Amino acid sequence: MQNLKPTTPFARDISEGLSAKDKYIPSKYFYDDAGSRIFMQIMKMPGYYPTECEFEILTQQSGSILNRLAFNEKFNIVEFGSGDGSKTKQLLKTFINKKTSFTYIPIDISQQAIDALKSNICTDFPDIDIQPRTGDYFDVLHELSQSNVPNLFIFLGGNIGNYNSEEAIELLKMFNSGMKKGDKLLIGMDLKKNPRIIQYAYDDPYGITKAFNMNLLTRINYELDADANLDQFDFYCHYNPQNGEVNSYLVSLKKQVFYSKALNRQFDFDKDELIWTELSRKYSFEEITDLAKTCGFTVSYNFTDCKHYFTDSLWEK
Ligand code: AVI
Repeated sequence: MQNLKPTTPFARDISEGLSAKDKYIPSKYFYDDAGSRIFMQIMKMPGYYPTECEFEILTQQSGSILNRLAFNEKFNIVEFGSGDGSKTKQLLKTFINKKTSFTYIPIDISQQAIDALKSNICTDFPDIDIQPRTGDYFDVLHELSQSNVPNLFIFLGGNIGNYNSEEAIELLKMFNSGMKKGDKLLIGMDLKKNPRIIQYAYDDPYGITKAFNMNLLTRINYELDADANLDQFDFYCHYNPQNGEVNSYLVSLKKQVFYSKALNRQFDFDKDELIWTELSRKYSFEEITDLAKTCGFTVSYNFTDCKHYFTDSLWEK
């Protein structure tokens, strides 16, 4: 019998990724409900420093960030992929305390995420001017570029590190195309540092990052009616300090196949074959300057935590 045509982007991407010569699963598929819950656990893990470092920056330096913006009229804070807003709240709190006049525009593709964020933010700041948007980043960007109001774009969490070089440049150029001269972008980026610290943050002793990766197989079993045996896969990750890349993988522990009813096809794995699941890139300050320049920005200032592990880099168009 013939393979069935994939009917969803997930089905298509899994079908393509698991039949490629070098197998892969796009890392955006980590974040189903279960995966998002595991990611919350990762963010609370003692060795996973990016969250606490960025929290420290936004708690202690939002006043300096505000000064650097040098906007002297009401502006928009446009946030891409805002999550639960706990870090952004630190920034908003300072701006509100300093009687700054702004509209907060969080953008997310998920209506559910936006609803949760809105109620979370409005509980803490009942008078905030909040205008959430759901949908495609590009459409919202186009709309914003038509108005004269200055914009601060924020893209936190080090998410840019999960894109390969070409995709990162494409995304940042798209942000740039929706900005006016003088608009700013505050972007969270994880810095190169002692390789052991980075290795430990991803290869954690609690098995939480492993569970995060294994959940991809659970999702395949559930959404594509497949029979992957999780006991026959392991997790491996490796930081290469020479190129700043953490690469993560699922590893097939034996020669095996699993079958998806939804796709009516089987996927074959050799013993020790890898499925690449994620890139988490780390940057030097020089690389940050070069990336900003390539995408039409200049770096105004790098706000770092006290250990210099992470930066919220402020860029200007
Ligand atoms: C969301 N992103 C920035 C995280 C990271 O550090 O690359 C995802 C993650 N993967 C494993 N641990 C955390």
